Amino acid sequence: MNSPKVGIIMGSKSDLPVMQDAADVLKELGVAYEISVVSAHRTPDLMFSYARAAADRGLKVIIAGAGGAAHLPGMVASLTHLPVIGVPVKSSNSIDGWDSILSILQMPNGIPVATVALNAAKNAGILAAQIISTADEHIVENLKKFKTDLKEKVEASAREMGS
Ligand code: RP5
Repeated sequence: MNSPKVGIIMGSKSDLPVMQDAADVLKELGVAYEISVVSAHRTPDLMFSYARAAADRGLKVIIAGAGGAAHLPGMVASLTHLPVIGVPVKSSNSIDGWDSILSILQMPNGIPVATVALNAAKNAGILAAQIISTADEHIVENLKKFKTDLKEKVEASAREMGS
């Protein structure tokens, strides 16, 4: 079993239906990952130790999803040199998800979080695989096939429409 290269974390188990998309696409692309709940507000000590230990454990990228006052991606980014991809999750009591988006996107200079669209955990997974692929030819091939499949699906739809 390959050791995980991508750590997927989320603020609550209630984020899992969204964050599972990142895990699914990483599996499809052949990237080993781990997935767990780490809350910035409810388990701050765990967040600190997870972020501090991530690189030494062999992780190369962290995907962090959270909703509402979504401090998890930014705080994790402040604690590690690894790239952090943030997924704003539209939580049930949110103001259409703008709270999640802005609290992940609007990072101060020096502490970037690569923020994807609302609930776009699949894109976070693809981006993580692309980062990993810069040092892994096997993942490059999987990504090329993934893109070819996307193109062929669009071409098939166009044929169905008679164009
Ligand atoms: C955030 O609060 C979580 O990331 C989640 O999106 C939101 C709601 O959490 P629960 O109350 O469902 O645990 O911290």
